[in-house]
Amino acid sequence: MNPLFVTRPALPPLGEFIPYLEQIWERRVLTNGGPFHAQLEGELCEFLGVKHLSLFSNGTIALVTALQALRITGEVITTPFSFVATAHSLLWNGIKPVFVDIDPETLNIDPSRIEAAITPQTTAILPVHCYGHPCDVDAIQKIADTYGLRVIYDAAHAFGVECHCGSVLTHGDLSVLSFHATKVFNTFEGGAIVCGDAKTKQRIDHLKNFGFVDEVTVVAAGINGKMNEFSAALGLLQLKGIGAAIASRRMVDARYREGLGHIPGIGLLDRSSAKRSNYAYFPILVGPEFGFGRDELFDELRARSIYARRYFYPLISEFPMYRTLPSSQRSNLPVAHRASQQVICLPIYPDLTVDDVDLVVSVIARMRARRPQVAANEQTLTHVSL
Ligand code: T4K
Repeated sequence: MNPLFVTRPALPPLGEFIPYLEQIWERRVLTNGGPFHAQLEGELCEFLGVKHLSLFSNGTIALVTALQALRITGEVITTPFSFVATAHSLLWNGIKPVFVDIDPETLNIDPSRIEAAITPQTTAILPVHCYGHPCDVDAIQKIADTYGLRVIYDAAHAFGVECHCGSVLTHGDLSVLSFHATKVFNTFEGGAIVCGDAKTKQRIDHLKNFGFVDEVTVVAAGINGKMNEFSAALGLLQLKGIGAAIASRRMVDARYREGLGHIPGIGLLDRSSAKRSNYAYFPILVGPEFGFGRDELFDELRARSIYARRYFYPLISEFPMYRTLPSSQRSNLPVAHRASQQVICLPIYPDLTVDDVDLVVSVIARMRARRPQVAANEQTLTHVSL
């Protein structure tokens, strides 16, 4: 049986890429803001419904640069339930992360817990649209406005996602995208910062090119974060297929929901906060009613060559460089700890077949049917302890 991975990058037919490569070979412009780079920035702005966008070599460098662009210092409030790059971008800027617990429904930062974490050193909030599910952008903005904080969204998962008022990427001061191979829209490696005004884009563009303004003027200690022409060309081609790719993901998502929705102990995340989803991930939460633990299900799937992933376990706050922070204490993050113990992201990608989805569902359903029978009083205790 072929192994199933959590994702498999979508790629255009190779033949369609050759003419782009021919142009690169002919022009010999390989990077540093070439024509494909400019074209992709324009086309992405139009597709995503945003005003300005700066392409990057990856999402992590884009996050690091976004914080630099707004001169963020001191403490930044963020979520522990994310990929480690979210908090690493703070450490790379000498900023102290302050972790706040997540909402049990969305698994995004819980706005009702942000205010209590604000100190005189707080300068910004760095929320994540986890799995592409929009954060409560209005509540977060209200807090930011009240306390004079900046908001940078880690929107690595949120390509093409819309909330109640259009693109989710237009919220906050900046939004950061990832175009990594594992993302809904990939350029092999890549990323972008979305912003609302030309002046900020100019500063970001200087910062991603060592701080150069012209041949002899360097205005900041910038970094090399530029996207090359090869990735930009691929992005132009990927954009042509993105509608079909998201539609295929939607069908996979629907099939999983149909198959898993009624299995006791398998929790599915509600997508209703998105007006338009991108179906980037398919997380399930394995609760006590399932009868086996999350890791037992994870191992069972692996034994059948289904390589699901436990995004996001461990929590960022448990890694050595974060675990001594006061905000990393388990008692501060009970919902995030529970989610990270229960979550499994199942395979989802455009060419995952109906048979593959049904296979994953049947492994889960059959395992549930084999659950050990526990005495009623023990079962009640398990419920209470979680
Ligand atoms: N913020 C958030 C919230 C993020 O999730 C991420 C990245 C970032 C920021 C940073 O953005 P980038 O700097 O990466 O642009 C993966 C990705 O490497 C990472 O981009 C992503 N988040 C994270 C959630 O997942 P791993 O270590 O789980 O990837 P890996 O290599 O184990 O790949 C997972 C599966 O995908 C493999 O089992 C097989 C398949 N795969 C992977 C690659 C790379 C392929 O089929 N082909 C491939 O080329 O981190």
